[in-house]
Amino acid sequence: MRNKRISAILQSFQVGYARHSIMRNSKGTPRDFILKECNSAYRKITGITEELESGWGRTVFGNGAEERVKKYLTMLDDSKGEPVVEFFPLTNVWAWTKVRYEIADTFSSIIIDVSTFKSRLQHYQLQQEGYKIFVENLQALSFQRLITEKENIHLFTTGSYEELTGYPSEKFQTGQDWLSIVHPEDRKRIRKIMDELYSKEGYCGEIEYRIIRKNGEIVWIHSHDLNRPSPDGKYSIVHGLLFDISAKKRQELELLESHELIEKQNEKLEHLVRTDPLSGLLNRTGMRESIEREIALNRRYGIAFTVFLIDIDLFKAINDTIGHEGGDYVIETLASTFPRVLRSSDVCSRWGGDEFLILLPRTEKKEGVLVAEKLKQKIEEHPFEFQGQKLHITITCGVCEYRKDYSLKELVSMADKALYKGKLSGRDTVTLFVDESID
Ligand code: GH3
Ligand code: MG
Repeated sequence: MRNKRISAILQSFQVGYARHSIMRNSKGTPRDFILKECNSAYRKITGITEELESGWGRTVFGNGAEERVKKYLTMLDDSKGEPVVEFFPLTNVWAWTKVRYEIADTFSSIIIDVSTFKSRLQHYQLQQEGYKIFVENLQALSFQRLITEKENIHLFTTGSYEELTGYPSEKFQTGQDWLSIVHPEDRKRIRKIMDELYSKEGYCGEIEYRIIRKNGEIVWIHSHDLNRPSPDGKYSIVHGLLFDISAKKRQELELLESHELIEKQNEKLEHLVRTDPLSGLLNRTGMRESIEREIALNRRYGIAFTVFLIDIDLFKAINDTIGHEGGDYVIETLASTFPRVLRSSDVCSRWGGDEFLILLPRTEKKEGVLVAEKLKQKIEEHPFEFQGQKLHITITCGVCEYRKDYSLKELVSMADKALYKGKLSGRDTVTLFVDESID
């Protein structure tokens, strides 16, 4: 009764059950098995339909019988014999098989159809194989780790740690091992990210950092990491994909360097475009820009500003007596006296030849005249000396305060008018432009 119930259960589980005895030849050597009894699941799994007395191995495995029979005999010898997964060619079924001695030459076997699991496993293995080939083609390194509450288990790695780091793969068992070769400047950041990766469920992130190879070389890594939790939340799988992006980084760096170089050269060019090479002051272009800015401020906010034009007195004569080089010395030296009198917010330029134009922001005409006077005096007192020859240098200045309706050109021409007046009145003087139409 009980046996019937058990066999009914076994039947419903599709568990094959059989009893065999060993067939021996005349010398007593085992040759094959006789199937003494079996259930229908056993027939279904193995495909056996023949009479129970016929050679079991030959019937099921044909030419491969001898090998299988030997295998089963070995399993029978080993009392603890582990179950094996066998392929049954008649039915195309993979089955889990376990055999056990009963008495004398008789043994029983249990088999369970595991084709579904087997094909899933094969499918998984194929997938994994494909993934490995894919990752190898990407020239990347990838790993998977299984994370449970208590454990962090390495599942597999593709690609070569050795190729990437110069160290044998065995060196990298834990996150700490990997951190030890991360560039010291990146280590803190990577430690934080690794902590998140291994603790935060659903983490996904991409980072770039440096590692130091065994030979001291720096390798740039782009890493893509993912922590995917299982649906029941009992474990999660961490996937990591690491690329060596050193070549790309080098290119980026070279590009950046060449950009910086171009920018520096551009800055130099910009400077040259606005600078007078002899005096080091702004040239006309630079000064025009500064005055235009002041004009805009004046028109918008009514902020006053004043300019004054300087012309060296009798400069031709200086050139004639001490030569052109001596004249250059005077221009250079004269320009170097400006910062001693003017404020840093004032703007100085060489307007051309022996003329200098000074811009005094936030300055009205009265104060402008005072500044010009002060500068004139400073220059007069300056001990100019060229090749042992002492020079007495004086200047004439024309001052003009900006008025709303003036253009830049008009402003400079007003200053020039005042200057001309000064020259006419005997030089070495400061003259304020007076707009007769207004004043
Ligand atoms: P004035 O007092 O009327 O200004 O007389 P001046 O001799 O200075 O006459 P002017 O200002 O017209 O002469 C400017 C001279 O400056 C003419 C030119 O030979 C000289 N000069 C212009 N540029 C340079 C330069 O870069 N170097 C030197 N050494 N001389 C220059
Ligand atoms: Mg002159």
